[in-house]
Amino acid sequence: MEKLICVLCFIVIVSFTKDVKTNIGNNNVTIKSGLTEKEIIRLAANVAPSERQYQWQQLEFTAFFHFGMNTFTDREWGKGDEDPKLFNPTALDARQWVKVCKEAGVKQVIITAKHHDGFCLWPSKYTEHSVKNSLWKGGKGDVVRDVSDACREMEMGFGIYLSPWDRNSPFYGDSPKYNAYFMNQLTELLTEYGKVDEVWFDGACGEGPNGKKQVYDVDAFYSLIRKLQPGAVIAIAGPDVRWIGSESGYGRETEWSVLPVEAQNPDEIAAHSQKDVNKVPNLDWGKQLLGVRSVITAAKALVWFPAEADVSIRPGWFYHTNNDSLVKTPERLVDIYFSSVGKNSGLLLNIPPDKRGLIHENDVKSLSGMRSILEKTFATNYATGAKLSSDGIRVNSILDNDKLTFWTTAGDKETGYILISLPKAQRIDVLSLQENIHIGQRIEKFTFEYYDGNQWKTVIQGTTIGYKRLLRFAPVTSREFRLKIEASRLNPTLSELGLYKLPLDSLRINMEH
Ligand code: FUL
Repeated sequence: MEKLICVLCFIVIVSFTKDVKTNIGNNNVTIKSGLTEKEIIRLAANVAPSERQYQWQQLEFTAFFHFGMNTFTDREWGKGDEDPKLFNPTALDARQWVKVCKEAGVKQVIITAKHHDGFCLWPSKYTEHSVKNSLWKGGKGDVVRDVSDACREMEMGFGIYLSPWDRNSPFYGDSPKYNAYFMNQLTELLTEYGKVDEVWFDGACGEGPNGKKQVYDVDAFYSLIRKLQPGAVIAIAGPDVRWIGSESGYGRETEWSVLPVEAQNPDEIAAHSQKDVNKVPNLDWGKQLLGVRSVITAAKALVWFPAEADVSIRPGWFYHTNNDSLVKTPERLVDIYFSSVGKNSGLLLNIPPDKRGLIHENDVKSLSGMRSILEKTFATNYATGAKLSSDGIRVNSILDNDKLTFWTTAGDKETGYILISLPKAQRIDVLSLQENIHIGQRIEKFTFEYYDGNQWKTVIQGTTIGYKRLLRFAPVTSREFRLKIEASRLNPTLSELGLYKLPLDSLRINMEH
């Protein structure tokens, strides 16, 4: 009998310390009519990523290579009538591109296989407007192959950008014909280059009111991708990864990954995207509050649709010699990192190779400066070794570097606190928090405090956390800190917590404005 009790106790303790509950795959939930607001909020609290979205979320930092005909014509949007012979890099080395990214901490790269000018960086069978008719390598080169090979060699994720808008194809505007053409190109890219991890569909189209109107067969595009590359996420004009709404790299203070299903409508996405090469996307749209209670309680269905913040290291997306002195500084890139990765969003940083076919020295320098600052910042988590206590359960999991184990509250408590007692007083100015998105995104409001010897004082407050939240603040020195979760959609979860110190005081400044 005693033995049996021991075994039962052991089972209870084990299942309490490592909660295996997961909502992965529950990424599209219909809201039945008649549900109360509370019931809808509970549903939302259990929406979680699909397996492919979960893999994508963990990348945090990815890169774009905008390279193509525009690199040689000094344009941002080519017209589609450029002579393929103009494309002629003198020293193209895709291994250098991928190596530079890897050394900067990037986990996945995306190559513009075809931009709006329709020029293909691979020798597509379906058009003459490609590298096969260029002077580069006597028409025998394939940039997509070079990049995908380098990614495989350096264990880097590989993605493709294929512009739906095509100013060269004679089929564009003749919907069925162009859809077939586009799917043929997709098939080439998804079958001949090994594993593809991301397919990026741009919503931009500058045809104007009297231009060609192409009706995309998006369902057919998506099924083809799912069939040929089931692990690939489909981004922007796609259902897996959402465009944050601006091209600045700066995310929202409140960023939900659970949104009404309408957010995935490709026509809506296109409507908000760029219509003119000189006009930046509508920033107001990017600033809108998405996924807050009033929005989701009016929805018909809810989806997991996490944000991606895209931005270029230079003023343009393509390389221009006269931008060589305008490469963003390491400090600016770090600011962008804190304002994207640190605000529950992926960072997609564009690094455009130059006319030689190399990443320019100035860009390399900025990237390595950025990497060095981030490495110094996150080298020591001052919370390590702290004594933790809380009114919830499994508090020690927030320091175990395992995103699957997590602190939460008992019963159906939607608030809670965690006390952090450091072995000795520390000066800190960064707080890092992560929810367990295997369960979902729940936290709506939190306050971080320190004890000054007499009383608790507020360091900083926030709303959403999600996959990751990084907060910078004026330095505080203390041994005792407290995190209070003040509102959550259901039992809050916290999988990791970190306390850090920036290597330079100037890095605390938000440079967005
Ligand atoms: C925009 C495009 O028009 C730009 O040229 C660039 O490719 C950017 C990432 O997306 O919508």
